[in-house]
Amino acid sequence: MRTIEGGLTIRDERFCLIAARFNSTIVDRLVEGARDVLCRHGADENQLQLVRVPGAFELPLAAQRAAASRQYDGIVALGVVIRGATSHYDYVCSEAAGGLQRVSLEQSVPVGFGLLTCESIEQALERSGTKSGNKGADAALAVVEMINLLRQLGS
Ligand code: INI
Repeated sequence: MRTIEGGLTIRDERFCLIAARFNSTIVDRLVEGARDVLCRHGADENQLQLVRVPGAFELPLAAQRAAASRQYDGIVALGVVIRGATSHYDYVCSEAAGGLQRVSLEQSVPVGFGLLTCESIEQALERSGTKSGNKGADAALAVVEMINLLRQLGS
């Protein structure tokens, strides 16, 4: 059986990192994880664009504009949503996740889902560079893999 899968090599691809300002102390750790892993896989800092949005709810619209501009080969969406006392959390999470997936499918551009959806700050810290790794880095690597996979699958 022949298997097609994307590698993790970066040549001259351009990346747009879109990061929420809400919970910025933790989001910044995701941004740094994404930046670090992209550069260690061959990206030049000049190939990386950072875009800031107010919160996770705004990630899809910025991703949509970035994708439609055709300036980027891949987009990494980064944010942190932490459950509060009301149902606000559920709306922000589901709209952000659904919106980002829709952008990816409608624009045919890889969009990495680096959005932490956590019950507590502790959970978010664990997933942004401590004991559970860095989900920003994971999302960035998934984008690299998908760019290389789509190239093989053709248009
Ligand atoms: N945005 C986040 O990125 N994380 C959160 O935890 C969060 N909470 O909990 O409210 C949050 N809310 C803001 C939201 O994303 C929008 O920016 C805001 O509603 C304005 O549209």
